[in-house]
Amino acid sequence: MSTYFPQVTQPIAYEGPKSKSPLAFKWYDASRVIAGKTMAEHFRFAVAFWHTFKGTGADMFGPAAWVRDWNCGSPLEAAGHALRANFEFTQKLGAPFYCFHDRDIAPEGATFAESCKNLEAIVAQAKELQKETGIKLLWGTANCFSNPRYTHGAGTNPDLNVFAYAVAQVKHAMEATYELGGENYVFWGGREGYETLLNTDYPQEQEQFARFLQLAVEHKKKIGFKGQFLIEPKPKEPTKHQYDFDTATVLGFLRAHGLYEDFKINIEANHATLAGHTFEHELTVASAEGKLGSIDANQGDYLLGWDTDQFPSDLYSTTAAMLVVLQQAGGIGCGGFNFDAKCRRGSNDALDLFYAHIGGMDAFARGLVVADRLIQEKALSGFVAERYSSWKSPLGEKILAGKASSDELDAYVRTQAEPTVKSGRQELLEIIRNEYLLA
Ligand code: XUL
Ligand code: CO
Repeated sequence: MSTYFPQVTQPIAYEGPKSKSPLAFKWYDASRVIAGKTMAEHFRFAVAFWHTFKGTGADMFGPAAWVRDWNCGSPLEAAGHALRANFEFTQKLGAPFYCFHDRDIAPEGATFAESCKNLEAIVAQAKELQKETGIKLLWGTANCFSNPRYTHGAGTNPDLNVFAYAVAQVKHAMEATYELGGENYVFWGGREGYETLLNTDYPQEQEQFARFLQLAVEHKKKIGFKGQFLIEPKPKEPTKHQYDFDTATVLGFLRAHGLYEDFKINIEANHATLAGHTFEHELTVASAEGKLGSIDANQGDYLLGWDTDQFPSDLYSTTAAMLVVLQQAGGIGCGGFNFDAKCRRGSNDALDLFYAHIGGMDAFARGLVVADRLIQEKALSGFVAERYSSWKSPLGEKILAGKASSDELDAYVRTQAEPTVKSGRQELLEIIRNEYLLA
């Protein structure tokens, strides 16, 4: 069998923090048990097909810059090569899952029917390769944003014909995901937003968008697909005003349109920061409602205002994220950690794909180890519990149960001295967090 990564002759193994090998894990030990689950179970890491096998290093200032052994032959042949490269890479890396858009695994044809045929042909090959390698599909999705037909949106397009096209495309991408045993299906609203209100009917677009998602839910039920539906919020790029701005906005939208029970949230770190939030803020907002479904593991650059999709390396951020995931009942559940991340244009060697993924997996594994110790030793949670302890009083419980009135609180306040303001101890807590990170 031909190999696309001859430089990597062995599966990447765990060697521990003292190892100096760049092709070994220092922290990610798939079988190590933390808080009752193996690391493999906590993370369910996935490789993003589009960045890893279709990424070319192109940016706004320059075209494709990377030479990839799998990028050769006719469009369908190239798709077969990329697919086989995906399974070789993911297996050598030791990640159990991959994720794709319909149009990155199979080329778009001259007609919609031809595109569907291409997708079916590639899905058949992927099914065989999944069986051979044991690699599974974490989620599938439809690319309803790259083709110029989607310039003005997909579900929110002013033209009914484009709306219909997008619905049909999602239907096939969902069926492909189902056929491959995908555990989730993602909706990222690529161009679902607007540039200017001068040409936009906002209420009409909101109604269309809801209908677009309802049609997908109806089709899911019709075919018996049991995977989890996920919405991935993002505030900008490509449109100025993206409708799925952040988690709170999406949850409000789902509630308003009878879709709340059918979706969870897929949170991407760099999308959170583009929305002016931290990664952990977005995770917390979703998790507070039991809606944290999956994670697109990457990071942005605080000096740049765009979606740089870098591999995660910031241990503060991965630790903060793992604090949320560990404290969510069932952890990430049927979701996972998908590396929606790409190497920098200058990292042009296929070997850099291994370093990037190994670094990302280690960064999260280390975050998990630190977060677990912080939780076990109640290093932060003890302070938080104490900070809210007044709410555990009979009056606190009465207020939260909706059984106290404003008159009652008025009378109560008159019996009390002026409240004393206690320190929030932020600096001390930051020191404690740092001590755990370095230990
Ligand atoms: C775009 C993005 C997408 C989604 C899937 O910023 O994150 O790749 O994850 O469509
Ligand atoms: Co993403």
